[in-house]
Amino acid sequence: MPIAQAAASVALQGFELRVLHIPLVSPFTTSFGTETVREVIVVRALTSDGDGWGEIVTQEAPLYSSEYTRGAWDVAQRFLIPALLDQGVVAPEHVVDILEPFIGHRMTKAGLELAVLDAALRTEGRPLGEYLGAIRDRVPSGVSVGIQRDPAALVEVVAGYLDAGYVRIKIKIKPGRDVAETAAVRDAFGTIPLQVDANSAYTLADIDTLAELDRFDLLLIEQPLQEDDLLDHATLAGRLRTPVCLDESITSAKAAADALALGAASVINIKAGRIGGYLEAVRIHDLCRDAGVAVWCGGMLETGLGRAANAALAALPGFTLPGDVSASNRFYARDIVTQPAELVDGHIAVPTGAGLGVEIDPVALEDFTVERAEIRR
Ligand code: OSB
Ligand code: MG
Repeated sequence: MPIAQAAASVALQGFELRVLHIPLVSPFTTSFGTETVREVIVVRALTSDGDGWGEIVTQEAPLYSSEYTRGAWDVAQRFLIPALLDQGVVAPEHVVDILEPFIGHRMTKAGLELAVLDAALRTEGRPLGEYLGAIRDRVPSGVSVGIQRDPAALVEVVAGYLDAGYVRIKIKIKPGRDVAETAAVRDAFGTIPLQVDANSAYTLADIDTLAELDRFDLLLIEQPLQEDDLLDHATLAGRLRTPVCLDESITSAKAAADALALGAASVINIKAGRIGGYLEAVRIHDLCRDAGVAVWCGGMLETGLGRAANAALAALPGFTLPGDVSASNRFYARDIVTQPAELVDGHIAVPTGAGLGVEIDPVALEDFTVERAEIRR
């Protein structure tokens, strides 16, 4: 279902941007690197009716995608925010059109759109979930587990998450850290819902290794090959029993449609940041639903702001697999919202308040801020 009822327009007065450095509870290692501190940009849209909040999910370095924090910081202030402020009054649904002349930078655009959308929905008293078309009041919570020292350490970490109640485990893999890791988790925990994420670390030359994973009955393998390797993903999908899911390759609804047409994926990870916003996310949800393709909600170590929005998105009917929508404390000892997402019975509640439905903790926000900028009309 497309968005049933448009949101109100807002009179933009300016934007505040902050770069935050938030310590992680433990290092997070993927095939592309290790993070110990989440560097993220928080966006505050200043409107005549009040503020709206958003989050730009870039990381410090362009290792997951071509976007990175300082690039987002620059393009937002130099091009994107001036284009929005030039319009004065903006409807959230038009943010994407206003920013369309500027190529790429989808994470930055998504963060700006979310802040405008939050401001608009707060003035209307309408929750984001209701606006997007949510049909659930809580979503099943999966957890993304980084690469550990060795398979035994991985089993120990996974045991902790299963004890906490997570309903699906995703382990990060890379060449040389794949079959033994997956075997160890499968052997230790039996038939738990399990999937792997390679973050583009393989090539078609690794097809035999990837085919070895077929014996573990995985829900899916996520992004084995590079972002622009759609045809190679189709070739690989034809050789594996494990369903191929795309993350990095799905940069837009168009890319999603192309991937499905080519047979490059049979499952799609929807991340609002990567594709330019929550409205584009609904478009991908809708096209996958029409095609009978399962989707799930990915994550980018969001703060309580993006985490609230992800829970709302994951509550749409086509999200039939558990997402990487984990509790705040999976990554953070202290969040920047007053009511961080909690895991209850393996689920995360969809916020019911207006807009994102979470409130900023101004002290935490200030404590984690390393740089601040304000751009006024
Ligand atoms: O590939 O899904 C990914 C985190 C950062 C960048 C890419 C990815 C991830 C995760 C963590 O897997 C998801 C989360 O829980 O936020
Ligand atoms: Mg991924």
